[in-house]
Amino acid sequence: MDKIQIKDIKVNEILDSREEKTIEIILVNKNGKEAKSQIPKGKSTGSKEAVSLGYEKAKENSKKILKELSEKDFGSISEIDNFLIELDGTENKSNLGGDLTLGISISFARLLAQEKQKELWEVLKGEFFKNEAGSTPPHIFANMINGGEHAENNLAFQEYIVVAKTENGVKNATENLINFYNNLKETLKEKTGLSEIPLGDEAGFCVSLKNSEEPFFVLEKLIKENFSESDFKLATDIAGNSFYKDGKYTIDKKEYDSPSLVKYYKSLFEKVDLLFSIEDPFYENDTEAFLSLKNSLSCEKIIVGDDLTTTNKKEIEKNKEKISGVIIKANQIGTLTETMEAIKTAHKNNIKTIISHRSGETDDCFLVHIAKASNAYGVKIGPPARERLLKYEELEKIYT
Ligand code: 2PG
Ligand code: MG
Repeated sequence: MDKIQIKDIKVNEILDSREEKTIEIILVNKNGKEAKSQIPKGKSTGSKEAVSLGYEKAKENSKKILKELSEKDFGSISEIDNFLIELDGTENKSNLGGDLTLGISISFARLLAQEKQKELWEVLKGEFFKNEAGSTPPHIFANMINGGEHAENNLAFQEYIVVAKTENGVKNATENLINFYNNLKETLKEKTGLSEIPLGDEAGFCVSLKNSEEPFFVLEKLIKENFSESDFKLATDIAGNSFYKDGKYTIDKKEYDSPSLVKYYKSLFEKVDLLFSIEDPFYENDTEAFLSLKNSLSCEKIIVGDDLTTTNKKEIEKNKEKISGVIIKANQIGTLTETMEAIKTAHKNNIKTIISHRSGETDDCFLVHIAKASNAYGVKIGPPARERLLKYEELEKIYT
């Protein structure tokens, strides 16, 4: 196969779904062919995430590296990524910016896909997951009620998630979720007396309820009464960093230390029997609490790392005893190659992977291709509404 030579890097400033600035990267090869990527942005971030430097810096840095980049040619994604990693030379991409490096990485993968007349997922699978069999559609994690830093309400926990099983196909799961979303809207209108229910950052509903546990009961009741338990389960992203301070967690105006929070979650799992997965239940450095929760729950329950692990293979390896699932967000690490290494590290350790969007999303659906290429356990893409719908459409497209 011919190698690809980069002739130009174009950087554009665009707005994400929160109307905040982010970047778009267009790579041009020596034949004038172009490929584009858009970079999402998180709000509840882990401290070890790759740094986003924004448009001005991305533009400046792209000019600085263009000469060196265009003097080489690259035959694979890892070749260009390793080149970028070396040029950057930091642990968290603070020299070049993880937004720029990821943009180049994804756009390059798309150039390669064009060249080979393949889909992005096929190119990713071909390079990183050649020997992994199977391509079952992932479970869909749809955040139905938004709290924490993603919503202006009284809910401490960030995400109250309905998980759709996809055994009967992506289309069927999506239809079920749309149905659920519309039903939930009516339920919440009745419950709150509001005529319109505002939306949070991820297009889930943003309401204040009795306390931070109440949304679980609302979701569970709706599933049990109007839907089938064989279609849906429940999950949550607690985003424990966001209500932790000086050794204490504050939920509904009550303070908890780590052992008492472990008990709180244990009883939550007992009360909400459809709840099976809990992400970032604690502050990212409270790692003993992760272990203690994992040991106190049955092994069907999934403890998921996100801010804990930041799509970093070293962090996943370090915390492998404490989790049974892991969130994968390419912009936490800054290149596709490192993202795939994180996934491989998880799979090697029997940790389920959930490929995730960010709260500030763009139209780019690369995450869905990562999921298919790596045969991921789940995708976390919000509810099928507003800007999040694009990911559903892409999912349906590549799984049929
Ligand atoms: C998370 C994400 C996505 P953010 O915490 O898992 O749901 O939120 O993008 O704000 O980090
Ligand atoms: Mg999270």
